[in-house]
Amino acid sequence: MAAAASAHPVAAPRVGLLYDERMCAHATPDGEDHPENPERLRAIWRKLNAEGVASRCVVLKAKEAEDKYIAAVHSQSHVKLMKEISSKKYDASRNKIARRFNSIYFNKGSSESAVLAAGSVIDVAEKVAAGELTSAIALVRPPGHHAEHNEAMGFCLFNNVAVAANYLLNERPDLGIKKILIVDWDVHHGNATQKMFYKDPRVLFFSVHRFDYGSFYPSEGDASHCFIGEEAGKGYNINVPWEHGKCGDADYIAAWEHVLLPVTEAFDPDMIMVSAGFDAALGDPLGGCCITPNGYALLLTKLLGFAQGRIVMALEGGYNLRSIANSVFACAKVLLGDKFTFNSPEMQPFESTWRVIQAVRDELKTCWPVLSSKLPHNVSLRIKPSPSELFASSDSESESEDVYEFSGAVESINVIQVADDGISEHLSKMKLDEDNLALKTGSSCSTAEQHPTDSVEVHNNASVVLSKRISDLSLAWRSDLSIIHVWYASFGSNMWKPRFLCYIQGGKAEGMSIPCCGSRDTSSPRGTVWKTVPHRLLFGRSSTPCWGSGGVAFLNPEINYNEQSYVCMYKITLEQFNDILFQENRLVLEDSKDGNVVYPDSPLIGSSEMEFMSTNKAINLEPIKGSWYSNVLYLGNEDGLPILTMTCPSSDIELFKTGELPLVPPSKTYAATLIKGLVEGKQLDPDEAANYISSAAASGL
Ligand code: Q9C
Ligand code: ZN
Repeated sequence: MAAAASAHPVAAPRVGLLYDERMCAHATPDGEDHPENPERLRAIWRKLNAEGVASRCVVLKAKEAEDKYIAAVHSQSHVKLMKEISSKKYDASRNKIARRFNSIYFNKGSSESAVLAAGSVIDVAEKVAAGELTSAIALVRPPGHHAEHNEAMGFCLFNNVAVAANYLLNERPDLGIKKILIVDWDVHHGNATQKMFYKDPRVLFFSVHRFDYGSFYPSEGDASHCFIGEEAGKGYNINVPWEHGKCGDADYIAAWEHVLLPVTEAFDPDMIMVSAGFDAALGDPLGGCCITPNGYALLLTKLLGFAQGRIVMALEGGYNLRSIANSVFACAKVLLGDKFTFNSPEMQPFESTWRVIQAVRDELKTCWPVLSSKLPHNVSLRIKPSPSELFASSDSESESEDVYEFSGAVESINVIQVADDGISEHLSKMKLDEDNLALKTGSSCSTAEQHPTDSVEVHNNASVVLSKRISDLSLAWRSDLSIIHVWYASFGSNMWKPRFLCYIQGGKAEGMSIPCCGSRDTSSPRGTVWKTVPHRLLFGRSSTPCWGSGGVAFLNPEINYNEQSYVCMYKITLEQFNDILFQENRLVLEDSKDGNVVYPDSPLIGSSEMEFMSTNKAINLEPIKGSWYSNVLYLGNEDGLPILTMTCPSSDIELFKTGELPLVPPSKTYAATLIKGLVEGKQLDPDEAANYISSAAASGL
């Protein structure tokens, strides 16, 4: 071309933009509201047309994937089921089958949408690889990165990006794509993509996601930074797991600068595929993060320098219609070569971001020497969100899935905070209570005088009846803490509910040699939820008054993502949690003369201790140091409420390691109690439970 000789004309990039109304056919069966709905695609498409961006792109229609290409990353039976689920044959059973999966719905349009979504990403990837397109954006749904080899999950039916990457690497060697970088910036971990290429060094999988210590969807430990790939794939899997929500442009850019970009430079991919969820966007109802459209544009711009600009973006999540439309619009302009300026009034990452990035680099530096250098140390950092913000946002999705209507970014953020800011609501109530403190204390004194004792019938053992007397002046903190709910996570005998209830209602359950006095507030827990936590279960101590000789359970306060310990969580008040702490640490005094019991006058965990824990993950209770369970750990949260447990201090773990404190297997009765808990809680069958306990008891620290 003559133009080549002239001063500059650089050919305009050919940017593929794939949109097809047929992928709007997948919807909830009876039109129920759902965040992953057809309007998502339409909102983006409308925006790109209204802004004149679509007409500057090469617009493509969707294309069906051939079965064999999907079956290269999914099982045959999964492909068959997903392809048939929309047929008449499944009319009667479709909803029931959907319920077998985690967060999945199907309708008559699901099969076709899913096959088109996978085929579309194949198609644009092939065109970019062949040089027909410079780069591309595939507006597809259902999304893909949670869809496992043999399982639909998390709104995803087929793993579109994995299908396309596999296609290029294994079916089209002629196109010369030998190494692919997958950047998964969806707010959720790309669990399935990680597994599909875990041992494959041709695919570098990078996922940055909310982790919240393992409590953010999909809530598996393998989203942690310790999962770096296996065998030949070791080093080719990188997770950047945020500790909390509210991460934004500065945090993501820091992850780019200090992890992704240096590794990408060294890896030198032939193509970059972006699992482009926009649920980390400001305003997203599920994500609770705050990337701006400009932030996305900058993240994408920084990738354009690699793989000769061969970038394929495939839509994953993203549930605020305005946020996703604006974000995709910003990305499209980057691919089209438009200049933009990034205004960063405050570009400060969180202090936790620095910690996460350092941990990722430490884990990977032997694989990627470029990560061994020291991070700059004089960066100014934002301190983490306040505890009320943190607790409220850390699992924003569970309570805010109904907040996905077409609302402006900022409005919707406010809606979310009001909607699920549980703790701050409690804190503001507490402030009110504090104002009335004098009055309340006075009145509770007189009330207490009128009812000096409070008899409680002991459950599980009618022969023992204890009465308790609450120290008169102690009532003020109790009423304050009685309106705050927390999850008490039990990992020992309290996993068995009847035994746990002894701490609430008093008495003893089978296997216990002495009764408990119970809590002041004897109301039953408001919920029970099981989960696993990345902490090591151990057994130590030579005997206990309640269980006789043998060790009892402790949780190593240190996080270890190679460990999965079961916890049974009870939703109780912070007042009850304190009463359990008192009992665990033998702080409830029994008057030998009248059999009354006396509780300590002040709580061990009040609101300032809660605040301390949200920053420090744990609190060593100075007033009871030297006691066995003097360490209260914050294990993340569930439904917007903090998860707390009590265990030994880290200093005891050191003594267990050196043998100065004995590691001792549990007695038969004690172990049987734990096994009953795990079995009745439907976590393990009896053999598995026994193995779980004995292997925790057998392996040294
Ligand atoms: N409490 C994507 O963004 N949430 N999937 C389940 C249960 C599922 C998200 C909440 C979120 C799936 C592609
Ligand atoms: Zn997502």
